[in-house]
Amino acid sequence: MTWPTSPVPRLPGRGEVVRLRDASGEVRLSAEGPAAGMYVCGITPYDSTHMGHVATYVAFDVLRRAWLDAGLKVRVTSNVTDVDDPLLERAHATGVSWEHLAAEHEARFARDMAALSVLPPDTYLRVSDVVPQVAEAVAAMLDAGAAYRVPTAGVGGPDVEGLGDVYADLAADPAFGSVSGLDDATMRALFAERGGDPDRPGKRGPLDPLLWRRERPGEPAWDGGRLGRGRPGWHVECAVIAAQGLGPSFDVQAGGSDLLFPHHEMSCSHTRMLYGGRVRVHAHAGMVAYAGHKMSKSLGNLVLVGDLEHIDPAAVRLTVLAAHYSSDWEWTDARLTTGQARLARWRAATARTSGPAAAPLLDQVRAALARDLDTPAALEALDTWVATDGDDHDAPALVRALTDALLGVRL
Ligand code: 5CA
Ligand code: ZN
Repeated sequence: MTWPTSPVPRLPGRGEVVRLRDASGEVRLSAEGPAAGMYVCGITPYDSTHMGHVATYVAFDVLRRAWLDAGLKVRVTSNVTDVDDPLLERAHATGVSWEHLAAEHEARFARDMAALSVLPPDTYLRVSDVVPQVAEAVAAMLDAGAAYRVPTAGVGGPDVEGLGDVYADLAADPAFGSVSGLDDATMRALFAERGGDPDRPGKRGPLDPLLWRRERPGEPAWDGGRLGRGRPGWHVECAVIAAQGLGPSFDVQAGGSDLLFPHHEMSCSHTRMLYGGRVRVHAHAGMVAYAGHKMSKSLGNLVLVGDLEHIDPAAVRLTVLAAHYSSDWEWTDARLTTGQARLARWRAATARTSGPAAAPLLDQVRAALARDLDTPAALEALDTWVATDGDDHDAPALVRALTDALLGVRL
């Protein structure tokens, strides 16, 4: 289910632990060691991998590489959201089974990530593989008074006495809202826009998120024990998978900025209510646009990994790493051309028999990454090294090892 990888070269000395920008705006140490754990929200597999996904997964792959270089024992967990509304809608609209659609795109994503040298997660779970665990977690939230049932009669669900859809009671979590720090009106607007149902009759609070959806005609459903047959809600699924791979508390929750609210706010609340767990840093990658809008499966303005098959994936990585991960930016052909030219220059320079001493460069690249993953500065430092002559015969090999280990760019 994951993908193959090549070993990451070890570099002389040791990197610093990255300081990373939290959603609050504060820059924090990303881990305290000796271990470091990160949950990276995975794809909803109903369409092909595009450059927005690539930018987000490459950004957190660089964090992982910097952690390894700092000597931390790294654990990364990801999910595959193979049970969710957009995927089921796409399957229905195109007349294929949801299982088939999900399996096809999960496999393609794995191929794309392998080609792009993104290191595979240590724990990688599909929602469809953890439904009993999610149902148990939801039942525990009901028992703890952190969730409640909403009748499904009249909204297409079966009318069974005592059962219903289950929602989290956000009023039971005094820390709700602390991840994003957004005001109520903004939360409400984003919730409605990003898969929430503020107007569902019977909910206690408009922002209360779905934890368990009772089976509906034509939708997949699993045995939910005390919850009756149904399927998990989106946010609780990530909370349960993160805890399975990393335990109740972990260092970094990672994803694109479109996940800050409601997804990360909600899954963080569930983590707190279920396990008393906490996350050190909520890190978000900026949105990659194309043709003036956020690149998205729903708009269809996509540049796909598959469209760039004839291009060296190392050039794609360099194109993405030329922008700071937290900024929004637009994918253009000119950026890709710049990335390709940079790769060619770096390859030519490291094919020389000697160059300037590389130890100072390694220090510069490590320092740049430690400053909230400043990859543009790291690339500039390398540009300077490749443009300079020198007589250190060990330097080209060290530079090849450092671009491989820290940037995932094989020269
Ligand atoms: N399955 C959920 C997360 S649990 C999901 O959001 N899937 S996704 O396929 O829609 O997105 C996968 C990752 O790519 C998420 O971290 C998302 O924030 C990120 N992403 C999606 N579009 C873009 C974009 N245009 N630019 C940058 N990152 C993006
Ligand atoms: Zn997620």
